[in-house]
Amino acid sequence: MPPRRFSALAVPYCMGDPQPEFAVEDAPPLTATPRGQGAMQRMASILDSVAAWVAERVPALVHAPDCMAPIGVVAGLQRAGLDPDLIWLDAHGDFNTPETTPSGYLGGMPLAMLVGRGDQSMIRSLGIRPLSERRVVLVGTRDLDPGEATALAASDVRRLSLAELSALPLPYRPLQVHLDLDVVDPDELPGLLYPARGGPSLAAVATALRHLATAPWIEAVSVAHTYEQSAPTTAAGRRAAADLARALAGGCPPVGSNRCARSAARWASTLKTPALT
Ligand SMILES: [Mn+2]
Repeated sequence: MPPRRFSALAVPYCMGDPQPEFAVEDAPPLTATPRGQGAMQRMASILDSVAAWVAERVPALVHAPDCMAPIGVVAGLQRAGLDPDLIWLDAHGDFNTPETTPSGYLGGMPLAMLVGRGDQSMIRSLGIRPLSERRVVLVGTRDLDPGEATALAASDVRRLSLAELSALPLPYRPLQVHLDLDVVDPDELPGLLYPARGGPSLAAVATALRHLATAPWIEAVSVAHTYEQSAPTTAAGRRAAADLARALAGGCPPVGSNRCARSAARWASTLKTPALT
């Protein structure tokens, strides 16, 4: 069986507004007409288009300027009858709710929304069944708001360092991966919108992603290009994104050819869920 090839898409919208300068090589842009009043409704209409695209094209690779796209990816996978575990690499938790956020920034809430916390209007409008926290792993997170940190600590979401992820045997289970580029240390990736010091190097992230790419069953990958799109540093961000996406999506082996079934039990204990047989 040949490796599965990922279908790629770029989503040139940021928080509901068109961002025409957002372009990714080899990823055709989504064409959608944002509908509705307010950022939340416009975003939901764009993510509905992302979901429709993903549902037809698994395995899918979706590039976007922010961390809302994985909501559309989850909706698309569920519409395709798939229910993967979610691995989310991000310097931030994206686990705020309207109660915990200091800024009101929606882009800091998508993971909370996906597990059924906070405002669920977008989740409901996309027809998403919220994910079980026990099937979510957050990797490389180091910059949390106080209320967000408290909520995350009390949740069933598992947190891993990048090194722990790199050492983890990967399961024979469907996976969805979300990569926010700001997981990389800002010294290595200039122009990040929300830089968080003390992160791993680009090379370390690439190594972890190459390990992740050996997972036998990745259904979808989303990449958040959270750097200043118009700054001169954009070239560095684009290059890093392309390299990392390649590391992640380039080597996905065909389903059924794996040798990892026995790692499923250990993976399940990482996720605190019963092992699938
Ligand atoms: Mn993020």
